[in-house]
Amino acid sequence: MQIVSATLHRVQLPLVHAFQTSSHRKNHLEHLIVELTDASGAVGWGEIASPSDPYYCPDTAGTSWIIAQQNLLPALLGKEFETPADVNATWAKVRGHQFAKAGVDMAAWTLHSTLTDQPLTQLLGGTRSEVIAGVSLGIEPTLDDLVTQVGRHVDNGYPRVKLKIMPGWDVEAVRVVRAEFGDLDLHVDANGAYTESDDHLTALRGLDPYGLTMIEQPFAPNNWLASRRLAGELDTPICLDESVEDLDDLATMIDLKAGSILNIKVSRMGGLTPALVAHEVAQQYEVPVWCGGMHEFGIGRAANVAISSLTGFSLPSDVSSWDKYYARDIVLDGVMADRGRVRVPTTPGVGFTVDTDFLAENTVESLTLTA
Ligand code: OSB
Ligand code: MG
Repeated sequence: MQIVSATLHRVQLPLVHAFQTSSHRKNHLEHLIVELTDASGAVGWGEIASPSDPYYCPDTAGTSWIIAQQNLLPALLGKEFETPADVNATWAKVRGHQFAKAGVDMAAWTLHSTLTDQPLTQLLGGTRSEVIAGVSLGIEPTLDDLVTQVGRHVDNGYPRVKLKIMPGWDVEAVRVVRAEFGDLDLHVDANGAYTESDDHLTALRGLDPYGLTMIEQPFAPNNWLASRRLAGELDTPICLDESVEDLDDLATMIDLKAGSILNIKVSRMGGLTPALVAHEVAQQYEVPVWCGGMHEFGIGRAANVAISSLTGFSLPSDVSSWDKYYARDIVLDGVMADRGRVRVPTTPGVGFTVDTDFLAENTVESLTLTA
């Protein structure tokens, strides 16, 4: 591929149902869409799914914009690349900014897929034709609202439900959902909201009897030691999300036994290229993985489905139907789960047609760089 131009589109879409985690509440999302154009005229699309505020991770849509504009895209223009891994190599010296890297990396992969006429799943080494989807449910105003939400998604056939928790919304929420939905595959995600204070530890221990598939990210991202202590004490497996931004973090997780399940989030790890290596390492150490989401629009969601088609993704991924989040997606006929199963696209490129009109209508700012 020879990249002759790169465009960043800052796109806003309203959420159909407000989403609250331990750190923030969202009614709309703003992601950056990356469009890379090859000398042949072929286009690659990627999505930078950074949150608007630095509560999940340090990256935001604003910081990602600056890094993509100043440090990532200029290095690609006018150059010839054999593979997406070669594109990745251009930012070897850029520390952090995983979300910005991920969006550009994804655009390189979808461009490579189009140019070589091979589906993304095949290029990545995926073996499944469909993947199992789970849903991630936010903190609701009341427990009744939570039960209603769980019920809706269970009725839709999702085989796994993850509940966001925070201090004060944890054991009771899990108790109520367990009582209502029996042996549903249930897990919780704290987004790092707990410390080792007595009351927080009491709550985390209080979750142990409920047969959860995992407790995701109980402590702050760098609090490896607290995670190791809890993992050593509870029967419920600990899964890490925010803690693992790169392969060194994954090595730390495995060596310290700070977690026994890995959430591979393409955005958080800096793209499909490092996510593939993380998947390989996890397989080598027999660490089960699944693909987490960032409420991606259709382009990022397609990448999540493609990587979830690899064999090591043995647990349900956060790849629920686009209409759980948005009234309309930026791709046509985007990712849809049918009884909790999502078909893996076999069309080269994103695997879905980008709705460029709708994209333009919802773009609040754009920038094109040329060779
Ligand atoms: O921790 O997985 C998370 C959304 C925003 C920030 C962090 C997280 C999430 C999700 C969304 O859980 C999962 C999805 O995209 O369906
Ligand atoms: Mg998480």
